Amino acid sequence: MTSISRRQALKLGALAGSSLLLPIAFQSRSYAGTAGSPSVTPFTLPFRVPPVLNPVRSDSTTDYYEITMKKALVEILPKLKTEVWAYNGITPGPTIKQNKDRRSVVRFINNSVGTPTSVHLHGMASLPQYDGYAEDLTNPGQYKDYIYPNNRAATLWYHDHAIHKTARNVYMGLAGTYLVQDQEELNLPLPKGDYDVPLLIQDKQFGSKGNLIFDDQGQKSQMGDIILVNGVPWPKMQVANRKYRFRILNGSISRSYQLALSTGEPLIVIGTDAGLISAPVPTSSMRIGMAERYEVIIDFSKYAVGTKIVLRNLQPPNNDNYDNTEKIMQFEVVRTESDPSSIPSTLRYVQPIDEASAVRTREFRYERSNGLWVINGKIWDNQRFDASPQLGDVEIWKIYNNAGGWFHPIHMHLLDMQLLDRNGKPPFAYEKGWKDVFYVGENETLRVIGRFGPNSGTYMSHCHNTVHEDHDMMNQFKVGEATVNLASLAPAQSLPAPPL
Ligand SMILES: [Cu+2]
Repeated sequence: MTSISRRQALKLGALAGSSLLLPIAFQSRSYAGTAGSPSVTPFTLPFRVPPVLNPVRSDSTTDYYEITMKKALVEILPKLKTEVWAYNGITPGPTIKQNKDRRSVVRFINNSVGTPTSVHLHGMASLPQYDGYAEDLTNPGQYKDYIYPNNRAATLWYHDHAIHKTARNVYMGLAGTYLVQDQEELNLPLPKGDYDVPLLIQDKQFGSKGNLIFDDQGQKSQMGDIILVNGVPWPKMQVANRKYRFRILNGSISRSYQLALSTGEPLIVIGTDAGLISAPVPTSSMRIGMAERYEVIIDFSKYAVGTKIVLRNLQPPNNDNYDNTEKIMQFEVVRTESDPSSIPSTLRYVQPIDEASAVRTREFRYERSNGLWVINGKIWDNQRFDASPQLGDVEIWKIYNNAGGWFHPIHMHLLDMQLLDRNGKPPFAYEKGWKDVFYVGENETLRVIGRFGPNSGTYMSHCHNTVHEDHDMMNQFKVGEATVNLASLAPAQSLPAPPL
């Protein structure tokens, strides 16, 4: 059933007397107004891109980075200060840009962030002890060096994954973009450099003094009335009349989006979570759940200088909608430029995994039971494995959401998988690529297929509504033989840290 959130119910109650006199459409606008954040006029603040992080040092195989997690006061809303918990004190954190097959060592220092942390590089096939296992904690006063192989080109993100604290830690600011590129991709004539732009979308709720409000509605969801792109509320981006590549990441806690351009022109999808797809897919709109990534080309050459184009949100079901949550950001064409880029008709071939190669099918039911979010009726247990494939096994996972009141984007660590079907029907054309998050919508059953590897070990799988994940919609699988206590393999160390 459709559930009305506590916040909506309160607002409905407050307005009940007058709303009886209003037509239905008007009623829904009335209670949807805002969640009480200070007002910001959309498209007034300048767009920005997080800075790219320079390595502390490099050698022939490896780049060494250092990131300090700390509390910081930043200006998100005009003239107000907001306390964030952030990588290097900025949110989103700095972008790491790396080349395929060069190794990264990233030292994450838990300085004054005031919460235990575990850093997950989402989309990377890390060894289990560097994967941000939820109970592999780095406490305040400790640091941990994470090693990343960068085994393929894709748009990834790093974010907190601490047990039972992930939603709040990410909400408070612990998220950043991590890009891996390779020569094959760079050789394509796609937009590059300043025309290859990350868009990290989040929604937040603020108090009157600018403080972030984390209200998970009784462990159901955290949805805000302010939409941020790269940390800026509804920014306006000035563009040239040419093609741009956007790497879109939904970094929200609980909100999904249906993206579309106000002009009705298509978004041209060129990549999914784990990199380029076989061929470009133009689409008039597209859905993106939490932690999903899509790469799209927007071609501004169709528009005269002075044209303003809004990236809109058509608001999928079971999101709390407010006055301006239907908007994301605005592009304004401000100059003419020649455009050397083009969209090749073939990008990077995605070899479909043959269903016949699957050695088994497993079933996972994501549901709410007795006030908890559960998988097959069970909550998180670090001693229990809900799947134990051998290294290289191909498996089909059948994922059920037999409820109409919520959706669950399901994330598998370690491996990239492919969506076979949703309720027996083919995936959307733009979903046909390598993915590590699958949008399991209301009353939907998905079948996904993947080859377990390239590493053995213990890995998690969970809903990426991180409120659901925290309470307790998360389980683990082991590939081959696995060590249960991952924290013992590469434990966090006490500060001060020696030089990297
Ligand atoms: Cu969920």
